[in-house]
Amino acid sequence: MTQNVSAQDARTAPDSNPVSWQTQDDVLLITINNPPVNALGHAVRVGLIAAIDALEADGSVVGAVLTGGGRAFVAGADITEFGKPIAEPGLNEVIDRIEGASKPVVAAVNGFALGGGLELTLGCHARIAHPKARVGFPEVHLGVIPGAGGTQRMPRLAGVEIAVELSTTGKPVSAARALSAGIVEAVDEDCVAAAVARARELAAAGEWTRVGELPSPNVPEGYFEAAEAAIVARSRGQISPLLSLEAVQGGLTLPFAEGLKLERDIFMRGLTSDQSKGLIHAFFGEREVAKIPGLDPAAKPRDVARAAVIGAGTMGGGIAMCFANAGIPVTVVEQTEEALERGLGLCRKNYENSAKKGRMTEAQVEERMALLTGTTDMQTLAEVDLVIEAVFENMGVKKDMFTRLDSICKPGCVLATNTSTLDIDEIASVTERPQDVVGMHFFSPANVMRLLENVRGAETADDVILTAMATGKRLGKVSVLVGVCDGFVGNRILHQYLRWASILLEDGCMPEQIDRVWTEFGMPMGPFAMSDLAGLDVGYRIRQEQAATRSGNERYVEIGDRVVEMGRLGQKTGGGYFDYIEGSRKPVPNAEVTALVLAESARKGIERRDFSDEEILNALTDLMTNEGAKILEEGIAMRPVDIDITYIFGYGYPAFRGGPMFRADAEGLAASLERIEAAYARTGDHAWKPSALLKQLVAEGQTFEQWSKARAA
Ligand code: T1G
Repeated sequence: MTQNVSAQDARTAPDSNPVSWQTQDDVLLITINNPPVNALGHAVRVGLIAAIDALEADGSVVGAVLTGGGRAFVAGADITEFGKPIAEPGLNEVIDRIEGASKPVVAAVNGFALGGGLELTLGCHARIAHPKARVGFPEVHLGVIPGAGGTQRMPRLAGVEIAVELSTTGKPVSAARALSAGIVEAVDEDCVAAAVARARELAAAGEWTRVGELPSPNVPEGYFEAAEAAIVARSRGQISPLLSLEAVQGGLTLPFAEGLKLERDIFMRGLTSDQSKGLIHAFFGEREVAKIPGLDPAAKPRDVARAAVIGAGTMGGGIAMCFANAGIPVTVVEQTEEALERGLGLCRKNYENSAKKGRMTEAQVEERMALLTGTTDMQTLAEVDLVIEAVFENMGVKKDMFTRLDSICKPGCVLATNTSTLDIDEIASVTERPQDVVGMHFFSPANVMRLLENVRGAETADDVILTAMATGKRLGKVSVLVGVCDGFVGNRILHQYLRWASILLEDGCMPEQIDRVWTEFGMPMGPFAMSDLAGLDVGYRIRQEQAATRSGNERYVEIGDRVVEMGRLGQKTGGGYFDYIEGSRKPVPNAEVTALVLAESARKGIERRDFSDEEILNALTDLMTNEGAKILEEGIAMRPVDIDITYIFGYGYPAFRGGPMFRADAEGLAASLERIEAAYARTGDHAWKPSALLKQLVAEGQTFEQWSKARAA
């Protein structure tokens, strides 16, 4: 659909149009203005066609420059249009119009050009980027592939390797890398001016490159086989990276137009897959969890110009690095100079390792370390805006610390605890300012794991909640707000399926079978290998502490205790449930542990039986569903998506499954409830006591998603 526009109209676009154009002497400057990220929604596509019409119609202009308004060039197709009938013109038609234009069009890549945004630049006849621009094909993170020519044009322009790297990893690259890869031909602070000059140059030369007309590149022998093997090894069952590879490989031997058709077919296979639905849910979920309904609209986050971390152990050191990485000066407090030196030394070692891997420069290492100030003097905390306590996980120790912080810290300072299990309200009760106390539960290693579980106490003030959430965003974390209960959201659910995994050992399974089922499901590692990594002594000590209060009728498996008592503490001792060969993290079954499992069943008179993989998977995921439903019932999590995002970013739950609650909806709550009720009838175990909410939803034929939407309405 083209708009017939008069010469006058050609000069300026209609106001409502998110695409504007104006002439700069003899070049038309076309700007996409569709905040917040210039997504290529229908109005933008219509506007781009109109702009090219204007270019063609205006005899006084020799070429055009295409750029984006604000911080983005274009962040891609409009994901909110996915799954809906695409209104014409489609993106391919827009790009064909640009590529086929009778005058040169140069892309001035002023910010990120992602997905359809990068494809748009490939339709242009030259590309010039701002030094801060980043370009990439993140489509695989949505379960699809570049669907507007990216898998066909990129290989022709810059070669197969970069095309495969961008379209299968989804990771954007810097302007400098795009230049060295041949994606852009120049990097310039004033990329618009440089692009205007380039458009004039091409017009004067009277010829320019149409990427779609370039020949297919050669491919090194065995390249695709090696690429496929590498993708399979890292994508843990996600299919979209393989779909991208198939499109790039398939298009190389086809005429361009045929290649576009192939790409379209493969794109639709991705888009209609369950994995894509899970990934799109995770994309929007990551953004939704940042929105906290029900807070005082007048509340604002408090300023955090200076932070402090109490404790320079593994967690404290990692948390301090997060602040330094975000450019926020942070004071690290320890009891002794030795402990301080050890803690800060570990931070420096981590940074130097990153520098060795080329992830940062030596100068950046020094910059970060300069933001870390060590002290053993708590009085130095009198002026900080936020303190995060990361001391030993013991209520008495924490209460002592908060009593001291209450007397030292200035009014308005946010007092946060990194506890992973203890009652925030009890900790807050020793202060005169429980409204300033909040949980900020980081995951280990804190400088790597993206999840931050912020825990609101009974008296935590709204602006303190907002401060914790805003701080999480500044630290590059995905923050989820949860309520106070044992283990909050993540560990509470983890405890249930870890416990049942041990019960399955007694009933007939072996650690390697359960771990294989869990990794084939897409988890980074199985329950037993994960326990070995964390160290079995941690759980052993907690179980010993809980022994006195553990109820007699709760089924308790002692296999884990016996393994520890065999001196097998996990990876750190070369063996736990599994053996770990020197230098390898690969879990290998151990004959003594196998014998121990068989002996424990016999000792308890349990007749072992075979379990199918499906039975094991259902048991672990049904427990997540049931416990998740109880957490929603109790309001510990506000929405099912909060649980989904917690598991995807904190426990490596495969994003292509959308998260435990999203998957439960997709698999069908009725079948899950039936299995849960049967397990409860069979075992009487509290973990299987069906959630009232789950029963209600099944009775009403609702999903968690529908229930959550109805509540938010
Ligand atoms: N479509 C629709 N909405 C989008 C969007 C998009 N592509 N990208 C972002 N948003 C919304 C987002 O939901 C949020 O909304 C707001 O913009 C700010 O985003 C044919 C088919 C660009 C790096 O996968 O990675 O092109 O929550 O909070 O942290 O081949 O957004 O405020 O209501 O994330 O500064 C491929 C997705 C699409 C990029 C900016 N593109 N976006 O991050 O802001 S598929 C992508 C991002 C495609 C073609 C195919 C990030 C960002 P709200 P934000 P940010």
